[in-house]
Amino acid sequence: MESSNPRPSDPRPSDPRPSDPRPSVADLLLEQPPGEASEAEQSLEALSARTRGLIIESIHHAGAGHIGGPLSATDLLVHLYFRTLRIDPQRPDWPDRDRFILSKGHSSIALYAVLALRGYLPVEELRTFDQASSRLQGHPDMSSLPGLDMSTGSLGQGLSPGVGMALAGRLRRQSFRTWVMLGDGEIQEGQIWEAAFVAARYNLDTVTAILDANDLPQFGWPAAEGFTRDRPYDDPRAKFAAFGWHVVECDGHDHADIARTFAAAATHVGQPTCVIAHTVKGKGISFMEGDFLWHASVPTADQLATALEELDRLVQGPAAQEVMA
Ligand SMILES: Cc1ncc(C[n+]2csc(CCOP(=O)(O)OP(=O)(O)O)c2C)c(N)n1
Ligand SMILES: [Mg+2]
Repeated sequence: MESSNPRPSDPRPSDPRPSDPRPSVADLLLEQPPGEASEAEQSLEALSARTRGLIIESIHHAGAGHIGGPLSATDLLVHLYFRTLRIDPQRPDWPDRDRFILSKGHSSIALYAVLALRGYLPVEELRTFDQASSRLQGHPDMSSLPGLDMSTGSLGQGLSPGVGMALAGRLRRQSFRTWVMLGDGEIQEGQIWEAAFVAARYNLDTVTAILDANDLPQFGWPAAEGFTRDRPYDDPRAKFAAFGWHVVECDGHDHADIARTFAAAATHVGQPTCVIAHTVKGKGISFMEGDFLWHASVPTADQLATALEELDRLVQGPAAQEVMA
């Protein structure tokens, strides 16, 4: 498996070990040599299943929250935080860390779950999700949780600060990369394309946009009468290319394919890259997949039990068992 983490010439912080509640598995994944990754890949799949379990448990416990979008983004986020980003959970404000912005901020619970498994916060804290006093709000609040690089939630606004961070990094001669995750409904917002234009205009090859292309916004696509499953806009590949971006596509649930495209994005010179990740809304839970009603519904206790059983069946093997324990 290819990996862009770490880049050999980059300085690393002195003490990179997080106090993760499951440190042995995290360390195993981080130390696995690229290219010999069958067990690590299996572990990535297990981490994805574990993340999905934490997402649906948290939404059930909170009695509110988005669920379909977090589940479609899970494998991409797991891959970023366990394979790709140059980060140190012990030093979330490390100036040379890679930046990540969840522009589709309504999927915050997926990011919180991955940050917890990666050692940024206790896994138990996920039970506070969406409570008024919690650091884990329904949309990411960078003023309350260390490790968040941007507050988001109003769709369309995450790529612009990502471009600004990348420009600042260039001015300061820093080597970090900036990754921004967008929703496919979200890119109907005009500000996305203003930012896309600027990123290409300045040849910002340190910027990667990851499009969570689950082919569904909240209710389907707006139409003259109600909603439809037919997309109202052009192929996003052609559109990003027309704005001057390098575009690659992957199966957003296949860790080997994600590795390939993230590495292509990280090494492409002279243009920003858009990774169009083809995903399934509600991925991993049979009765949620592809159903817009699960955009933001809360599973009952019975539905939660069924979903957790399905996730348990997805993973096998000793490394996977350790993650799921
Ligand atoms: C500016 C703005 N308008 C509306 C919303 C409400 N909203 C939250 S999620 C969503 C649908 C987003 O669809 P998509 O980008 O495809 O996200 P995903 O499928 O990944 O959940 C909408 C309309 C919002 N958060 N911000
Ligand atoms: Mg969508």
